[in-house]
Amino acid sequence: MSAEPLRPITDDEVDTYRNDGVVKLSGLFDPLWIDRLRAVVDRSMATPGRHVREYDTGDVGRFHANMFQWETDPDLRAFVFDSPGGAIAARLMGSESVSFFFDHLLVKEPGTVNPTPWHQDLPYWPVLGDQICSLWFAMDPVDEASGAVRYVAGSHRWTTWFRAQSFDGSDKYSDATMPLVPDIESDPDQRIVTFDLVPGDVVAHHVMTLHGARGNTSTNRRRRGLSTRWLGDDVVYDPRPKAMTLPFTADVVPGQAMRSERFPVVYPHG
Ligand SMILES: O=C(O)CCC(=O)C(=O)O
Repeated sequence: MSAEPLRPITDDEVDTYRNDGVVKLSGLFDPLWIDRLRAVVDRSMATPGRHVREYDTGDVGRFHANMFQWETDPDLRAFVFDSPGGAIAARLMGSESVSFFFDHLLVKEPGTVNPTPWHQDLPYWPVLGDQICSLWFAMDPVDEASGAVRYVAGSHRWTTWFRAQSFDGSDKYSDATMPLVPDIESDPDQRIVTFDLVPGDVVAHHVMTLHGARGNTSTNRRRRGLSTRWLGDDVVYDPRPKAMTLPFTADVVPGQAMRSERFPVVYPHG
């Protein structure tokens, strides 16, 4: 399998990422990755590890999340080092090199009620920089009814950081000095974009793009997504009091680059 995308990313796609803070990308990943990542989902749901979170509180659905699996799961590790993810992130962000931050599995089974709250990623994360993006890889056909992620186009250039809200509703990430996320849904000036996806598609979003998702209101369609987080040249470690605590001792220094054994350089390929 090649670590280069199956086709070149166009200038239009790069412009869309930079102007809107989000872009859908089709036809870049070898379809073999779909099954390899589905196998990761099966393992994660069958054998809950220490980073698993179950957010759904209803009787029918299941909102299963897991993180930091790349260090232990062979298929996820391969995705980090051998898939085109790093090359795609480098091209979109205009970064010469890319390191890997972490993987975040987000499965919403049919009937899952829980929305994913509107949020920007940066207030949650102990990093600072502009060259930070996520790739949300679809393992199922996804549309709004099954919980496609929704994004506010252009919001990545807003300068306000909004208060982070844990997906479990707790306030562990909530920094009270930050304003609450405004009511996006009823603001006619906001352009909310969402994408119908087929397995193997990815949506790339910037770390400051506001995004969220509804539940999965379908009766029989799973929504298995893997969001992977990639870091460019301008990113430094910034462990703030309310930001996510890493589940290991970070081998990087505050104010310095996120390049280390825990945050390996994946592009250019060694
Ligand atoms: O999959 C979801 O519901 C949310 C995705 C998300 O927040 C992310 O990819 O950063």
